[in-house]
Amino acid sequence: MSDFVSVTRDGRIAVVTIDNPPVNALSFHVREPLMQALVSLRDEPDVAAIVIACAGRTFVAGADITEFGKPVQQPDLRAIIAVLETIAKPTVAAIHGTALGGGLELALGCHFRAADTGAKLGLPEVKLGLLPGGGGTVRLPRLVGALKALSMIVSGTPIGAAEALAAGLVDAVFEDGLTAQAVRFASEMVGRGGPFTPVRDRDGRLDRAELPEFDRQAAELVKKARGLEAPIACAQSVRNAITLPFDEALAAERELFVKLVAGDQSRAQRHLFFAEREAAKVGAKDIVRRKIARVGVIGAGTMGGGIAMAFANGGFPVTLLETTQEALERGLATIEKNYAVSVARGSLSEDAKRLRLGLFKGSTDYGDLADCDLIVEAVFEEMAVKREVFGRLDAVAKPGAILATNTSYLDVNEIATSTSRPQDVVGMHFFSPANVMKLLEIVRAEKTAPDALATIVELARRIGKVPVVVGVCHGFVGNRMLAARGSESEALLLEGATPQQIDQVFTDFGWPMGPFQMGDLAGLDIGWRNRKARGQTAIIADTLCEQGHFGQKTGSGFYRYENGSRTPAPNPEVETLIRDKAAEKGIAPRTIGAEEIIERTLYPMINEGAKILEEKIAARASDIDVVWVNGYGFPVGKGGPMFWAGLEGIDKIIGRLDHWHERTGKDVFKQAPLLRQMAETGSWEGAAS
Ligand code: T1G
Repeated sequence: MSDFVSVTRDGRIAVVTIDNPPVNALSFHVREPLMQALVSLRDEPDVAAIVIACAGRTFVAGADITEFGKPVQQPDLRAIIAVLETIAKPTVAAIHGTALGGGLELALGCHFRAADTGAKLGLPEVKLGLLPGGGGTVRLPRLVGALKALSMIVSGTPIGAAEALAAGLVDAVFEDGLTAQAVRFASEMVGRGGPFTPVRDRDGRLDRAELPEFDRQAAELVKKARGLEAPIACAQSVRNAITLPFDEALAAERELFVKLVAGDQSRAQRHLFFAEREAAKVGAKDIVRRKIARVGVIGAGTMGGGIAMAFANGGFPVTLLETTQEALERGLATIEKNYAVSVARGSLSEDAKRLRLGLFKGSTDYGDLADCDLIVEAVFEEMAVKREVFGRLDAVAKPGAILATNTSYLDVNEIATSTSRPQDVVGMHFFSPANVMKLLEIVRAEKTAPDALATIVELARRIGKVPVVVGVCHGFVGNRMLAARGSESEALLLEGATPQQIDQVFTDFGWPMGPFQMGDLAGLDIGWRNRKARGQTAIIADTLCEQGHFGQKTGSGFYRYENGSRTPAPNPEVETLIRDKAAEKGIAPRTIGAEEIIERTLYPMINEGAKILEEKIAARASDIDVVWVNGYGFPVGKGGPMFWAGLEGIDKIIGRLDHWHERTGKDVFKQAPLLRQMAETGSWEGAAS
């Protein structure tokens, strides 16, 4: 056949094996020989049944995403499935690893699906700003019902083999020897005799009476879409499966797919798919990573506790160190409470909770860190404290142990000088809550050894984090750009905008919340302490903090939070404070539009991103996008700040930065030379090279 598709025979059963590493994507060079194989086996009289299986670590993980946006080469997936459904003899998909997107759609083209116990099945296209384009929205509801299909397709979250069996998505689950079992299953079907009904003709699970409940659930799901088109298209297409004849629904799915695949949102989300994988490529492939078996965490406060949970969730035994027994018990109690909340929500089983808690060992003795391969410090954000801790760590940690600091601002090079082994020191900047937030900024200090860095990057993926390596500067990538984004927020308030207005511009843009609501959630005192440490001021926020208004945790900040609620209400005192401070500065309030708010907040942020690339604090513009989408809620449909800059138009951004620089004289608007180069070369990579 071809290098990518081979056919073997087991008696009268033909086994078609796809072999296209690393994830058996349905690239053109797979589709063509696959089509040929299916056509010839369909017409081969002594072939009684066909099994489709895959070599390597997974079944087909989807269409080849790298082919999107290019002219489609025939046969496409729909043509292959159309042929599959003309095959009268039983066809069985043998699923191991993942059957995702076009991979599951291919399997839905078969009469039967057999999976091994570890298999995961799903249609995650929505995460790429798409909907299933190979009939998944029309065939899946025919097997699992419209409501199950709706939640699977709008969430994009795969389900396990056991759940797939219970839902009617797969017909058999096997512990091991999958292909042989699938061949046996196919023989049994041959024995039982046809006719074998293609999924397209199975309408039994489609029930119009479900429509009211379907619409209610769909409305709930798309409410969270925040401007993303794909979730809405997914819900509409599954609904069509109930209300339209098969071929009409299939055609409607195609129309939606063609529209989305050409759109900016899907381009942005596909950019992020590859950007996350690029960001994790650090150091030579063959670099020997250090062995990490046990992890130590110093500090059981909010950050330390969350970091310890992140490692325990990844299956690592954790030694949690605190200065006093009382502080240790408080920290462990919070961890137990957090797990109990997950059990109560049904996102964690009681067994899993017990297993994870069993991985913790509490201590107040630095000596107990001597058997740790990695030690992460999460103590008070002050240089003297950090240096004292690393000095003690240097004395107890075993040779080759990696010493990591969770600082979010401080100079990791300086921290490293408090040890005799700066080559083993690295920054691991987790985001709060550390057991939930995906992003991990990994700070490469001047002397950090390449194997230590590569070890931490790989470890990050093992505990479900999205790693991005950054250099040492104040605030690294995320917080440094956050400062640039916030630098004009106060000026905008004094000149006439309100916190609500600015936050509305951000939520309209697609952010979960705006800077003032975010400040109130995180606690205004964090920024206040940092500004004081740097001799900087923010007249409104500082005044609020001096008055003890730190945001949600004090019931008042830029907004009011009545009776402990998390719902922000306008705070008239803040409006008065802003007016008074403006008057003191002789600033007359004026009407400020959304466009100006975007120009004075997001454009400086992109400008700062360009400076970060110039200084090689980030290796790629796409790394900056991964930081912002996974750590600061930048809308995925816009691809991250540097990708969005391309959509917004670099010339426009340069023009408006110049305008505001002339008008305010502020450095934050002084354009970075790389912006101009980006405008000339059309890409950040081109500009940086
Ligand atoms: N197409 C092209 N390349 C892919 C790919 C794909 N579908 N999936 C993975 N890769 C590359 C990836 O870039 C990386 O490359 C390498 O494979 C290993 O991936 C018509 C429209 C399967 C769970 O969304 O979720 O079908 O960096 O590092 O952590 O309806 O890959 O090594 O050069 O992620 O073990 C739908 C996407 C497509 C699934 C494995 N399918 N893939 O995770 O490895 S749209 C998806 C994944 C579609 C149809 C539609 C994961 C994985 P490199 P990796 P992993």
